[in-house]
Amino acid sequence: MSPAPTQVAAGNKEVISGLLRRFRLEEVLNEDTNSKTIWLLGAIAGPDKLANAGSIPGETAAVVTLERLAFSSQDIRSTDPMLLSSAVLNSGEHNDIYSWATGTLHSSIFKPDTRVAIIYPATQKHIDKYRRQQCKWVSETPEKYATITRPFIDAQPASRLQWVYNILSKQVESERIVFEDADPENGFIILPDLKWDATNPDNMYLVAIVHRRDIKSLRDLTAKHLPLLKNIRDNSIVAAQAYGVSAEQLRLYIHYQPSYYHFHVHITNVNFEGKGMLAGRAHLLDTVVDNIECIAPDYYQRASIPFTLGSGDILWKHWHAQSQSLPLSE
Ligand code: M7G
Repeated sequence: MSPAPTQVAAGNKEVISGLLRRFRLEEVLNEDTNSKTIWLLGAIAGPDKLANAGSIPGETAAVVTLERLAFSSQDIRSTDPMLLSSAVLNSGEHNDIYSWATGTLHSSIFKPDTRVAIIYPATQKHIDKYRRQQCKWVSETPEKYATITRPFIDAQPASRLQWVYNILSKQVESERIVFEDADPENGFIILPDLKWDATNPDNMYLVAIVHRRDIKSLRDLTAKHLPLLKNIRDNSIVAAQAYGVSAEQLRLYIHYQPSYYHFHVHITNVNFEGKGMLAGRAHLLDTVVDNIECIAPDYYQRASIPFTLGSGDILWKHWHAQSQSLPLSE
């Protein structure tokens, strides 16, 4: 499987800088003051003219994520005794024993201070994913899964998983792999998620991607997958140790619905909090194993599973059309 032609190789600063220079902002899709993140929609002019999502000929849609990086207590302790005295303040208040100000800390430990992610070319599905939208609650019975969700999953273009196959075939990010079990049935690769810059263990975020391609989601899991699930659980502990994160600091979970229908497990520091672990999306790996092992081997084929979808999500449009008995208009 060859890499996507516009794939940005890990660490390829020149390619990323070039994309950022050519980025022309069209819309702020969303912002989150808690995670200090902003999502931008824009267009990037050629030379790549691969997708047709752009509004202007010769330009192609791109989604840029800018995230302020967290302070690292380790770095603060280990470097720069001048950190606070270097602060340049541009406003400040003082009241009795309370003082507060905004300003800039001129210290080498805050470089880099921003994480940039680019999706280019971005499809309409990517744009919808990052655009601020209303949440919709869905309760999926096995019957609804069979008639609405499964046909939607089966209709996903294989190209959406190109990044996964690139990782599994070691064409990209191979130097970032922290653990691999190459067994085709029970094996997987663990590497830092693109959401994490692989520096601060406090917000460690790894992802385990299985080698086998036949598990689309949580719904496909049965007793025959227990060795795989337990293998991921055991070796997540090994992988996290590489970042100084111990077993009792780990939160392992599976998204339903995921964005990508190739089975993977999220491995995060339990101190890290994000939208991805909200009820209605995250299913703890331990609970999944327990449900299959102790309750029923076909638990996930028989259970009703509630989840949330964004109102712009194409899957939500399928659900909505069904509930209204309307033809689907995309
Ligand atoms: P998900 O549950 O399918 O969807 O998880 P989500 O993105 O809505 O959480 C897929 C996970 O894979 C996410 O945590 C992504 O950040 C991560 N991911 C996505 N891509 C395209 C890449 C990639 O190219 N490299 C790495 N390392 N992680 C990725």
